[in-house]
Amino acid sequence: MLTFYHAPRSRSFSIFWLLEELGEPYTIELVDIRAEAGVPESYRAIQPHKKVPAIVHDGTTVTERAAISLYLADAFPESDLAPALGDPMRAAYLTALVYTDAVLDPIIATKALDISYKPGDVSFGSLADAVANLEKRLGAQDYAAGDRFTAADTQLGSALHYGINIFGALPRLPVFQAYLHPLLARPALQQCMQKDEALATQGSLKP
Ligand SMILES: N[C@@H](CCC(=O)N[C@@H](CS)C(=O)NCC(=O)O)C(=O)O
Repeated sequence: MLTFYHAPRSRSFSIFWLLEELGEPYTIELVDIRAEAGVPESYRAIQPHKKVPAIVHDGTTVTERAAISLYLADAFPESDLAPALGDPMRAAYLTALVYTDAVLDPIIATKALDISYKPGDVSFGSLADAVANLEKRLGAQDYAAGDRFTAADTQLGSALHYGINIFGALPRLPVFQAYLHPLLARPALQQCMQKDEALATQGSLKP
């Protein structure tokens, strides 16, 4: 049994998208991260910072999007969303997946919130370095980890989409647009966007 703790229009979208790509059955538990009274204290037992996403799979709790992505893609190998141990793509896959949360996410957040900092003082460095790195990597390959879609793309694709199209924190470079175009056309992502909007506006997936 797989339970997904989610809030619409939030960072847990990337895991929602991954779950739709996997096609495995799961149930959604909505967490109202915008509630005036705050997220109930009881949720801390699932996610220690009371943030979304989190998953509970057959009694095992996993938090943090990079870890959840790695866990789910490995737990369902038939989905072919994780290069296996020994696969030459594995290193690039791990790198892209962790880079998205550890480097790109705080860079987008600090830019969107207009927070200034010295790149040498923080672990994630500068916006210019991240843009240059991603421009180079995505100029040389179609997907985050190489020539095929993996769970690194649900993370990187979500971050780039949000960073460019929602927050305007990243430049609309042709190489980013070329990367996002086929991702945005994927049926699982389209489905997920529709479901997320239904959850945001109706609070449920019922028609
Ligand atoms: N490091 C976490 C961050 C998740 C995160 O920032 N979640 C936000 C949603 S955008 C949240 O739950 N915020 C609610 C709050 O902090 O009260 C991850 O990658 O899973």
